[in-house]
Amino acid sequence: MTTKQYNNLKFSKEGTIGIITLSRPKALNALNTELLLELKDIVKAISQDETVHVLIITGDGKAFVAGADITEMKDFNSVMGLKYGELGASVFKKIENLKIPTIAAVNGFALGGGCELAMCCDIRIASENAKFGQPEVGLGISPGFSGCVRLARLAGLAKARELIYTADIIPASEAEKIGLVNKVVPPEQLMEAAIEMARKIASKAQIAVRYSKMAINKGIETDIETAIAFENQVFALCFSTEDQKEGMTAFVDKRVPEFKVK
Ligand code: DAK
Repeated sequence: MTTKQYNNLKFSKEGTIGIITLSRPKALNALNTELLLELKDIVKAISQDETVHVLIITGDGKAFVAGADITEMKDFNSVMGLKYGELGASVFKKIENLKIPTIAAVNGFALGGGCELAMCCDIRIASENAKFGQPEVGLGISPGFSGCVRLARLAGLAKARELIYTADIIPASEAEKIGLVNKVVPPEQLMEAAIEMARKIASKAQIAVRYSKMAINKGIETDIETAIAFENQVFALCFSTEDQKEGMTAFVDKRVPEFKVK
C-alpha cells in the first residue's frame, strides 16, 4: 500500500480496515482541486490493494467536509467549472464503485459536496454534533456532485426537495430520522463505532459482501426484473467460492468460519 504523503489527507490502516482522514482543517476540509486530486490518488491505490477490505472516510477538526471550496470556485468560468466538476464526479463515482464497502464517519459539517461525499459511501455514521445540508442554492448554484439524485434516493423525494430548495442545515438526529444517516453516536465514540461496524463487515465473507454491494448498486439503477436477475447471478457465483463452502461447513460444524476471500 502507498506510503505517499499528502498535503490534505492522511491514510492509515487498522488490520484490513483503511481510514482516509480528510485534513484541511483551516478551510473545514473544503474540497479544492488539490484535495480532490489527492483523494483520487489514494482511492485508486486502495482499489488496487487486496489487503483493504473496508474503507472509512472521516474528517479532521470540526468538519467532515464543508463543501466544495467556495474561495477557489468563486472566480471559475464555465470551462473551469466543467473541469472541476469532472474531477469531482470521477472521484465520487470511483468511491461509490469501490468493490469494498465504505463508511463515512461524519464528525461535523457535511455540507454541499461534503454531504454528497458522505452519500457516495455505503453507510453513514454521524457524531451527535454533525450537521448535514445542501446549501448550494444560497450560493447561486444547484448541487453538482449528484446531491439531487442521491439525497432523493436516500431520504425520499419530499425531504430532498425541502432540503435542497430551502438550503436548510439539519442536525444528525434529523438526518437519522430521514434515512440519510444509519446511526448517531456521541462525538468521542464516532471512530470506535465506525471501526466496530467495519470490523463486523470485515469478519464476513468478503466476496459475498462485495457481490451484495454490486447487486444493491446495480439494482437501484435498473428495472426490478433486471435487478433480480443480476442478484440471482451473483448469488449463484458465490457457490464457486471457497468461502461459501467454509461458511456453510462452519455452520454445520457449529464453529466460527475462517474466511479467506477466495
Ligand atoms: N469553502 C472554502 N472555505 C470554507 C468553506 C468552503 N466551503 N467552508 C468554510 N470555509 C472556511 C471559512 O471561510 C473560514 O476560513 P477563514 O475565514 O478562517 O480563512 C474557515 O473555513 C472556518 O469557517 P467559518 O469561520 O465560517 O466557521 P463557522 O464555524 O463560523 O461556520 C460553516 C461553519 C460550515 C457553517 C460555514 O463555514 C459555512 O457556511 N461554510 C460554507 C458551507 C457551504 O455553503 N458549503 C457548500 C459549498 S457549495 C460542482 C459540483 C459540486 C459543487 C460545486 C461545483 N460542479 C459540477 C462544477 C459543490 C458545491 C458546494 O459544495
